[in-house]
Amino acid sequence: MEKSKVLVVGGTGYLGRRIVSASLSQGHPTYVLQRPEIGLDIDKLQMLLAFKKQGAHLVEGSFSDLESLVRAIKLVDVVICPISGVHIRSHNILLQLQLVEAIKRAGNIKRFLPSEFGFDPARMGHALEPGRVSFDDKMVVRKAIQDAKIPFTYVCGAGFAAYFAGNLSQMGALVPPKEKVLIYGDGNAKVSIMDEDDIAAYTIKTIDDPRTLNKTLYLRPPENELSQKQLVEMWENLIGKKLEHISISAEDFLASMKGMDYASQVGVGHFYHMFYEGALTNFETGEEGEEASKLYPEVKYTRMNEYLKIYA
Ligand code: GFR
Repeated sequence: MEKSKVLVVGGTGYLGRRIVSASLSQGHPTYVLQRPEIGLDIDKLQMLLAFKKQGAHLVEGSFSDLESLVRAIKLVDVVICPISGVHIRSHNILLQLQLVEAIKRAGNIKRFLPSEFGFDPARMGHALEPGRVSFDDKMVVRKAIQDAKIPFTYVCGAGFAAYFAGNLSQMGALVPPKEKVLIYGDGNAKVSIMDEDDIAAYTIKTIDDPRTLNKTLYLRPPENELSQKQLVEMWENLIGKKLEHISISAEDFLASMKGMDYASQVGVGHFYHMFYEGALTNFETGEEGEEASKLYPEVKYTRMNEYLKIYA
């Protein structure tokens, strides 16, 4: 069967650029939305031109002109929209709802992958304020997709390795601590963590797979289901040095939210659900979702002890 044509909306973003690369490397005719609003953002423009050199087609379109989106969508079979919600939350939901409307009008799309790529929002009804907005917004977009009868796949279930592995899950850091490491509770809650390049690879693997049509694809490869303790041990073995472990109770961790700015409170909530509650791993996939490494065993996903080496 010929490879479906893919449009990536958000193709110059943190995950989007990886999805564009994966789409090209897996042989899909790849289109990337080029928004005039990027203006003088030279990094984004340069990235778009680099994609063009690699064979991607740039398609102009703007969220302020719905018909331009409809025209772009009519060129392809599959639309993928990895635009971050955490940074531009309110903006994000409006953009995605407009994209749903444009896909509905175009009428030709075989699969839409909205901006998920984290917790499964359908399982986060209990989530703490204010971080719960990330999940409530995603559920609004899911309802719009399902009401419009747009075929979909939701890709979710893992934390990004750059945000949770390289820093040994320390908030406010992107590199590992040198002396002391904060351990959430007993550090034994299991978390699913995945290299972002693998998230992109699995995302493109699934777009033509009937097994994930109108389903959730969970990113929970068994060897990357780790506790923070296991992650820290990997690091200590790698550098041949033990760090001082300082445990913080759930109560103290949540109490630390007081006085924090909004974005930090959102982050604390997400960390709480990941590292105290184990919300990424405390349920069985299978009933309405499939697990990526089982469906696509040919993807050699990066293990975290390999991933950590570059930080040493
Ligand atoms: C695992 O799924 C998710 C993870 C999700 O569905 C939504 C958001 C997240 C991440 C965010 C990514 O932007 O949880 C927290 C946040 C990343 C973050 C990392 C926020 C504050 C920090 O101090 C931080 O330190 C590494």
